Amino acid sequence: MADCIFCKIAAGEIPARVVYEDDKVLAFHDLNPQAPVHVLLIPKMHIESCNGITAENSAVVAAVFEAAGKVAALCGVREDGYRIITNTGAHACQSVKHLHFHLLGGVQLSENIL
Ligand code: DGP
Repeated sequence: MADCIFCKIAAGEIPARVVYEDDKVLAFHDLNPQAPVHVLLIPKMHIESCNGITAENSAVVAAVFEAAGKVAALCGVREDGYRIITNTGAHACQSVKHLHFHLLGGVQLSENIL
């Protein structure tokens, strides 16, 4: 989608520190890491948020979660654990309107939400 920064990253038009890629999924380091490991997993297909997931496109979301454990292993956090978060809409402070999942790890995370 034009003017979507994550679509541009998925297309290779904007550089990113890519950790993992397959035909449906891209994973790359977040520009503003909130943990020692902070990777964003995105479907390459443009979906605005969780609200845009449908029966027609949900296979790419499954693909993201199939990739998550591989990404965690590549980042060295699979065994100790990690957290996956997605922000949807204004109250959740979603800043990039392309569905993405934050994979956070490399440190003991709080028992609270973040
Ligand atoms: P959210 O608040 O859930 O929409 O998180 C968006 C995240 O995307 C935020 O942690 C910063 C990250 N981000 C924004 N622009 C870029 C970019 O151009 N490159 C990378 N690697 N990350 C970005």
